[in-house]
Amino acid sequence: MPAPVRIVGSYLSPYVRKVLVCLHVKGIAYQIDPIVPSLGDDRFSRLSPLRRIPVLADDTVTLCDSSVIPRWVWTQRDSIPLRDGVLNLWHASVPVGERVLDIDGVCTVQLRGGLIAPNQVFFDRSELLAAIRAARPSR
Ligand SMILES: N[C@@H](CCC(=O)N[C@@H](CS)C(=O)NCC(=O)O)C(=O)O
Repeated sequence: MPAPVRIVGSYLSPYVRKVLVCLHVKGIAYQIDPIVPSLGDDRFSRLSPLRRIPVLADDTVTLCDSSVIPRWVWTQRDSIPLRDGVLNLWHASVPVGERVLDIDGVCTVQLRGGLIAPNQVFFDRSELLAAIRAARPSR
């Protein structure tokens, strides 16, 4: 059974609750990492640069914003251990408008004291940006 994803946030937040409902419907186990954004330290800023909750974090990715978290479906393809973390090769199905893009990428996850420190995601964003532009209603 896969490890539960970590949801940084609080049940008090409607944005967090929206994500929890989606995880529940999809049968994805989660663990709440409770935080009050105004009391979060630098680790919280690294996870969530705008210092907002929720944040979803697992071994493959860190995602901010409740409108993004439920829509990307990530699959881990391979995992290569590093000295202080792991290099993950992932695949994602990303809905954009009427299309669903298939994207492959990598991310590095570094661990310090059992916590995710930097988590960097790398992928070719050109197809994603083009699809977002094409799906955007013309103004
Ligand atoms: N667009 C964000 C909004 C999230 C948001 O505003 N969360 C509130 C909690 S309900 C927050 O983190 N507030 C912290 C602050 O404003 O300092 C999302 O959908 O996730």
